[in-house]
Amino acid sequence: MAIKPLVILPDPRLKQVSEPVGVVTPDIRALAADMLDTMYDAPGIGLAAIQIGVAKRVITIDLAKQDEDKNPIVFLNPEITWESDELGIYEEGCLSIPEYYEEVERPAVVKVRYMDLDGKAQEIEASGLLATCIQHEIDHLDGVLFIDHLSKLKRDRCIKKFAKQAKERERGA
Ligand code: GNR
Ligand code: NI
Repeated sequence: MAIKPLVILPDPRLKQVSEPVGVVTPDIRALAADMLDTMYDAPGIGLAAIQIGVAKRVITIDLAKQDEDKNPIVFLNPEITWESDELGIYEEGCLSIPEYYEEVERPAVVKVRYMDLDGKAQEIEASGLLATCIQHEIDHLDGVLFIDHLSKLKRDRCIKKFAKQAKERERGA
């Protein structure tokens, strides 16, 4: 188990489409453990494998507050099987776009089918913050970021700011 460095915008890996997981191997279990370590350390409520540079369809989520018991969920090959017409708005952030927050509108309720770490098929209905977080993470598996849901003006401004920061880090390094 280890905390891994986060992939930050505008790293092109964030645009990659991740590959489905076949069987649950020890490598996949180790990946999920590293993702949880990295997510708790950040701290964040969700993480997609590509955010630590691994293009596999694995996401981790834990919505428990800091004073509550941990409640980690690992989703392999998650797929939305139903979404509500009703929409919900949340202010979203992303560990790959540090300290940038904007409101995003998405389906308020979704049903998600996935495989758990025992290789067993599961289906859950999610609403509220969990629905938003699952959709945000599944987007990552398809190379989509929450800024892709904003106006082109806001998105372009955000990318420009992070490109400049990356350049400055490069210069400093
Ligand atoms: O930690 C996170 N918080 C968050 C808040 C609102 C909507 C989505 C998220 S996910 C984010 C962690 C992250 O970047 N996951 O990909
Ligand atoms: Ni994110």
